[in-house]
Amino acid sequence: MSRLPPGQQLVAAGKWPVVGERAPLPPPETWTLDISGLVEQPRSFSLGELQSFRAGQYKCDIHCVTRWSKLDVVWTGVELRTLLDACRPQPAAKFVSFMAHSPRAHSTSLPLDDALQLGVIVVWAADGVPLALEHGGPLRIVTPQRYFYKSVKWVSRVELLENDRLGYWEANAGYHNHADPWQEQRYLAARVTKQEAARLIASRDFRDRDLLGIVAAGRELAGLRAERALLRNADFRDAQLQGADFTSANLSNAHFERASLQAASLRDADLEGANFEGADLRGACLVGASIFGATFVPPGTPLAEQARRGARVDRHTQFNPVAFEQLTPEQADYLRRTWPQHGG
Ligand SMILES: Nc1nc2c(c(=O)[nH]1)N[C@H]1C(S)=C(S)[C@@H](COP(=O)(O)O)O[C@H]1N2
Ligand SMILES: [Mo]
Repeated sequence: MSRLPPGQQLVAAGKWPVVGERAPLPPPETWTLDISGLVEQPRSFSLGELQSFRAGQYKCDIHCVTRWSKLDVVWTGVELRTLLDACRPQPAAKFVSFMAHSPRAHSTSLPLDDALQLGVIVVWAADGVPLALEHGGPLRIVTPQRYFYKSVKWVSRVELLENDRLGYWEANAGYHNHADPWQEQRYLAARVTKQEAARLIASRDFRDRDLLGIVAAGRELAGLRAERALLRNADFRDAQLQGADFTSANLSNAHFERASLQAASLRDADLEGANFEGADLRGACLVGASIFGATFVPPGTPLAEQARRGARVDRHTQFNPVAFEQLTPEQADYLRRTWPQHGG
């Protein structure tokens, strides 16, 4: 069986993208992990206590919802189960909420049974090195076999609950609450009804709207105004989008396969995990866009077929070439080879 869930691509060896928040709130003098809620014995563990508890090494893979994966990371930490045993969960406890000491009080949650069965770990090192601050140091959660948004950075509190409490992305961005990468559970269903979508498509004005998962495949949308729109997981396959303005839009995991995006603006857009296979990007602007995990040519396409199946770019297409660093090696090579501006 493939190690890579559907729709995922490997990051370059040694690379580990930073996703979401980049730093915690100012760390307190001594970091503690508090376990509370439906437990007989609430506890507060210091880092030292955690590290002396029953530290182990756990190998597991990272699968980010924005389509990059990193395999075989060796985490050093302690199993959540071990900590919970010390707190004695009450029978009414059915969910576990993980809370971060971070600017937006980030959180995520899992059914308690899943957390135990998946082997959730509380970790302080990866591949033998203490976790960098941007990756959740000094302490983060790692939830194996789920998209990485189920792994909170800078975890400071674990609370057992009777009813689920949706996490930050799950509540605010339509991320799927089950998050199984093998079933591609990235997002919930579209935020807009079919009728509403049809009306908006006719108006060609998506500005500032939350249209997660909107289906606009094959539509005639030249000149679309979509500045700052929330279009995660939107379906624009084969759409006519010449001159469309997606400045600062969130298009993470959006589908643009074979779309006409000539002279479109994707400036400062979030294009993480977006798919541009076979799209026409001549004259389009992607300056300032975040392109982690984006696809421009179908992964694994033989070189001889890439020109036919990949995105079309020309010397009027605008990229920050440094952003190619955010791509998998195969995708970066494709753009370096086909973009006439590169190096010149
Ligand atoms: N506190 C906090 N934890 C977080 C996030 C965040 O924004 N804040 N983002 C989540 C998402 S979507 C991912 S993919 C991973 C990214 O972890 P990394 O930056 O170490 O790769 O952290 C998860 N945990
Ligand atoms: Mo993510």
